[in-house]
Amino acid sequence: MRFPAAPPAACLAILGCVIARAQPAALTVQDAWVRATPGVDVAAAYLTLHNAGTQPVVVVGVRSPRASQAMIHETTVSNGRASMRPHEALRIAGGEILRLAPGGLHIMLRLNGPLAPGDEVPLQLLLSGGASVAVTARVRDLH
Ligand SMILES: [Cu+2]
Repeated sequence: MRFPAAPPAACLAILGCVIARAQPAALTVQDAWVRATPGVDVAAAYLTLHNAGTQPVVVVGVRSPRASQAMIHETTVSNGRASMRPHEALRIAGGEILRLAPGGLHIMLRLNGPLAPGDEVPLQLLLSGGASVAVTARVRDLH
């Protein structure tokens, strides 16, 4: 009798793949929006991250087809002046909710074209381990 099955090592590799792909679903993204200022070639994106799993999730970067560059930034205020700088990877513990909101953490987009209120901006959040989570942010009117 012959066994045409793949060797056990390949089975384990496939199983490992399935498990690795299942994990990112633990991270959900809500309330994604972009604040765009007419005539300005950078815009900030805000969203709420919820890690519904038990393992930490780390967002190491962001990509968007509407931006030539996307970075995680943090706004800080000192001596009454607001400034912002790149922020390291975002670590969201199991069960934790992390809000990126005006005055704090945001995703800085270097736009490759103008945005108008109502536009949809796809964002791809890159996670440590190679997975990613896609979300669509809507551009809000400033007024
Ligand atoms: Cu910024």
